[in-house]
Amino acid sequence: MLRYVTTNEGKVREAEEYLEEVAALDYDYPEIQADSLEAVAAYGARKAYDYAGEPVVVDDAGLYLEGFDGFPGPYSAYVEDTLGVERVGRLARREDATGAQFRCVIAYCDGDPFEASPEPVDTGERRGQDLAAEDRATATTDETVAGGDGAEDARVAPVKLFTGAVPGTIVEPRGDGGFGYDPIFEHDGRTFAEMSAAEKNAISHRGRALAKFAEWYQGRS
Ligand code: ITT
Repeated sequence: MLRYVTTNEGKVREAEEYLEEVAALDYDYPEIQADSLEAVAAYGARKAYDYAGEPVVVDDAGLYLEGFDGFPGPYSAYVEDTLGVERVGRLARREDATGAQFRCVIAYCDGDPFEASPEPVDTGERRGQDLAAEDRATATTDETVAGGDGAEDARVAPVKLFTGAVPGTIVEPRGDGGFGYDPIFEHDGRTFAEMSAAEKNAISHRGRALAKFAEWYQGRS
C-alpha cells in the first residue's frame, strides 16, 4: 500500500483524487533546513521509508513571493506558524510584492532503484558531492531523481521527484476552502480557498505534481 506521509489532512484529500490506493501516514518526518523543497522532500522520503517499510510519498510545498526573492519558500510552514497567513498577505500587499507562485515537490521512495530516467538513481556513490547544489540545479526539471540532502544517514535509498508549480497573486483573504495560504492566493480571479478541491487540484502545484506522479506510478505497479 502506498503511504502519503503528512500531518496535513488537506494534502491527503487532494492526493486521494489522483491516487486510487493510498493511505495517509501521520508521521512527522524530520525536515532538514535547506533552500530547496527537493532536498527537504528527498530526505523526508528516505526517513519515512525507513520508518514505514513500505512505499512512501512525501510532499513538500511552499509559497514563493517573487518580490521577496522567493520568501518564504521552504520556510513556508514556519512562517505560517509564526507570522500567520493574513500578515504574510498584508506584508506582500503593502510592499507591492503580490506576484507569487506555489510550488510542490513529491518525493517517492520504495527502497528500489528506478529505471534510469532521465538520469541515474542516486546511491552512496554520490556522497561527498555538493548535493545541495545539485538539488538547486534540478529544481526546474519536471521529473528527476534526487541527489540528496547533505545528511549522511538518510541518503542511501533512491528517491524519485515530481514537481508542480502554479502562478498567482496575493490578495486579501477570501474563501473557506483549502488550507494554509489558500485564502490569499488568487489564480484566474479566484483564490484557492474559493475553489472546490477538484477545481484547485485541476490547476494547483500539488495537482500538477500528483498527475505526473500518478502517471509514472501506474506504469510502475
Ligand atoms: P507536512 O509537512 O506534514 O506534509 P505541512 O502543512 O507542514 O505538512 P509543508 O511543509 O509542505 O506541509 O507546507 C509548507 C507550508 O505551505 C504550510 O504552511 C502549508 O500550510 C502551506 N501549504 C502547502 N501546500 C499548500 C497549499 O496547497 N495551499 C496552501 N498552503 C499550502
